[in-house]
Amino acid sequence: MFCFQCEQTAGSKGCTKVGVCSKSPETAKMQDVLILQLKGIGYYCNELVNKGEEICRETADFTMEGCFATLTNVNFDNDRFLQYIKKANKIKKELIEKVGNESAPKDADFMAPETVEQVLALPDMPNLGVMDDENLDMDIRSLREMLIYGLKGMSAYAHHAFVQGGYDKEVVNGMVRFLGETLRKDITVEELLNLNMELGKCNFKCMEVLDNANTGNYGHPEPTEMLITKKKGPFIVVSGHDLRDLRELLEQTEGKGVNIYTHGEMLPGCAYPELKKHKYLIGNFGGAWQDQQKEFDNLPGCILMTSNCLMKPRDSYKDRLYTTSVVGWDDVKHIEYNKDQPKDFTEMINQALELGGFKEDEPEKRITVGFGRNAVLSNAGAIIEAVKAGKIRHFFLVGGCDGARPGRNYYTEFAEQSPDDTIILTLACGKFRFNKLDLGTVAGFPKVLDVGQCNDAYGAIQIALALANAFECDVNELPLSYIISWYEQKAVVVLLTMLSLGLKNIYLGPTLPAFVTPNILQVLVDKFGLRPVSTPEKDLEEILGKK
Ligand code: SF4
Ligand code: SF3
Repeated sequence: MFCFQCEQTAGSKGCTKVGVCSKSPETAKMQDVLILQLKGIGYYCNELVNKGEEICRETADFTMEGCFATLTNVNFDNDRFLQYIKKANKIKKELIEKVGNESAPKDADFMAPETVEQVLALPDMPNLGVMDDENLDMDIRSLREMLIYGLKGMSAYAHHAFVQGGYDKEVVNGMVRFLGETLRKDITVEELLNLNMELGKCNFKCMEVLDNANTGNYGHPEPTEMLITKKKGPFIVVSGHDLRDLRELLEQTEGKGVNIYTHGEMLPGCAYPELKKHKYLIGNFGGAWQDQQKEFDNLPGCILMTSNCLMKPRDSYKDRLYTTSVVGWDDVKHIEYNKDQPKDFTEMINQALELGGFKEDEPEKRITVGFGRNAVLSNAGAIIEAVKAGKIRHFFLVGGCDGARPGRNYYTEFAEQSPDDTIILTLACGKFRFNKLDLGTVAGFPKVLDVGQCNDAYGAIQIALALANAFECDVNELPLSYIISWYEQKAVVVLLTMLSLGLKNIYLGPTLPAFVTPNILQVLVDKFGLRPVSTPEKDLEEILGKK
């Protein structure tokens, strides 16, 4: 196997024996085969689009789901991958019949064998593994993989939008075109750089569709004091990003005496009016994803994983863990996705009741969440006044993924050391590094404003654009800096979106992607002012000037 798509890749170079994330070489192979099939499907779908035809919804949905399933910490179940692989063969066959394969690039028409054993026995071939083509220029490989990882990230957002009624032709057409382009042998560095920027723009549209689906279905998040301590009684912990799953579970637990806690990236779910109206959506449980094995150990309740990040389950909670949607682990119970019907959570609800839950209340603690774009911008007047009066000197967007590696304390220390007249906007699971610290208020606002999930990066960018508008300046002239932490491929695509919108001077950490070669890094530094984080002291000084 060879995989270097995430930040925790072995030795900052690549996982070659087994994934640091627990991905087995077998699952890695199943994923590589599926991705190769999807590249071909992308190519043929793009041919359809060029002929003026539409891509059918089923193929579009399948393509985004397939890409999403290979994202870090999502699906580790070989049998589920085999189902995807078989379906990909079927879809591809139909597409070839429609558009023909005379001028297709090599391997676009690749058909996979249909048993796990046969798939695993496939020999290396140039388009299969990341490193299988030894002759490929490293910079081309770097940008090709960046495009693939970005596509995985965008597929996740597109899928979250799709299950909630958000579908956009432009996004799907982009997705298949980019996939198909990764098969081209004659592609140049310049072309790949442009494609990555186009993907970034396409993802901005995708995130807008997702934002509209979320706010259209559940209203705009509103500042909400959310419980972060345990309450007595049976419960279910809901993790991941899928708000539709959360809603359906809330509807099905109505009147059953089961408390619902959000976990990880589901935390901001507590702030949406249409979700928080369910009074037994009581709060958030635990910290970021990498703490789950410890926090779920012997948990007297059930856990639902609706998307990443799933870690290898321990025996002490495996029997009460459920996956749904694209998530999978081979012998963990899976709740099927129903396109038009709600999912059936009965078994999990009954098990939560049997487990009995927490025995007593913990002393109560709360934090404020729910500063989505609407909540922040409805205070734009007061924010602008405070900036003009010198009460707010600078904004930091400190957001992105959390992770297990040391070095991520940078983000905690950055938040702690940021001066008292600065505000931190945060989003995604990286916020767990500092969201429970008492950092006080600035000009009447909480110092840490939680904008939401990584899915809400669109909202954060809208806030920046609206502030630039209000101050009548370019967005890069605002007193605003971006301190981004990355781990998986959604962060890759959000970064591409930020770069494609011309946002400059982004600090990226805790380490740089292994798939970025020194040459490509230099391009990103020269063209976009991207820079690696150093220490909080140095970076704060660089941004704010010496005290
Ligand atoms: Fe390694 Fe990350 Fe790939 Fe898992 S997803 S195999 S940890 S690089
Ligand atoms: Fe976190 Fe996995 Fe990326 Fe949505 S949940 S940000 S790491």
